Amino acid sequence: MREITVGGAQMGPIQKAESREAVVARMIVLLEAAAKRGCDLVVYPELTLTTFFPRYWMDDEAEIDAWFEREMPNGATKPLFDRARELEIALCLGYAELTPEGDHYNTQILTDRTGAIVGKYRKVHLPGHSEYDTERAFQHLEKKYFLPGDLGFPVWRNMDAWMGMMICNDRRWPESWRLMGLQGVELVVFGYNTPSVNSQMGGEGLEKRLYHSELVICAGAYQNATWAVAVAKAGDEDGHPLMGGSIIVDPNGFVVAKAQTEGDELITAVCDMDATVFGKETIFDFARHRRIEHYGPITAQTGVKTPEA
Ligand code: CDT
Repeated sequence: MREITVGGAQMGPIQKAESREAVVARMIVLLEAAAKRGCDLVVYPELTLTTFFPRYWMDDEAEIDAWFEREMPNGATKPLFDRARELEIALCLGYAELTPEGDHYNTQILTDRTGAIVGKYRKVHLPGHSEYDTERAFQHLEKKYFLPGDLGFPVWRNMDAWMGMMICNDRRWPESWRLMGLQGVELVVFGYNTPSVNSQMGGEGLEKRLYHSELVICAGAYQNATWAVAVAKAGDEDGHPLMGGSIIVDPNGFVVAKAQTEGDELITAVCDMDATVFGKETIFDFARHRRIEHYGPITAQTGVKTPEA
């Protein structure tokens, strides 16, 4: 058995004026709780350190850049990294990254148990739009504030397991999962900020949004015989509700832990990496069963082309 005890550190809402330092203090409270429950790895949400700022229209470059981190760790997050190193707990957390070249990404990092960063992922599937959209109940401007990730979907050897990352909307795309599945991923970790309300269909309802999220995570885990840890930032941010529903899913696609609140809440599960072997060697033995001669359009085209086109 190769057991890793994983904690999903769901975060409640973060208000616009809340400081990074205050958020990090909350993250450390969850980290201490995770230590008491024997966690080896703790996963935090997408853009953990701030409110979900892509809901705001901003033109001023300095105002935009104030939401971004120029290095990681930095002054605000150092206490978290220090405490994690003392507790020998690995971390995964998302943040807005501003590179020395001036590029902006929606980023997530993974550390080992010494606090060293072993992996960095930049969100590939950016949802939303780049121009102000008067038709929407609220804005979702990820395409304005971030570039699409340029690092692909690598996996990293960490704690004797193959780990991979994605961020939020990536979970809805089977391509994200399969690219990591093709590298033998055993544990996929990610955070999300999903509005509880569909800005383009107000009547959709929270239940359906939670269902779709769980559906794609369970399917992705099963179809690639991997564990998955999905962690929300939840609750009401400035009148904009974000859904909870953080889950840990096993390689058979079953939910083994689930958050019950929309606040700061830790979920945990003991994940045996060897539980991925059966699926990888049987129904999802990719080497034996994949038929790549039929898959060309998946990388050759984006939109739908009906046969008449
Ligand atoms: N943060 C993020 O990627 N949220 C999306 C909602 C997009 S709605 C425009 C998600 O897939 O949950």
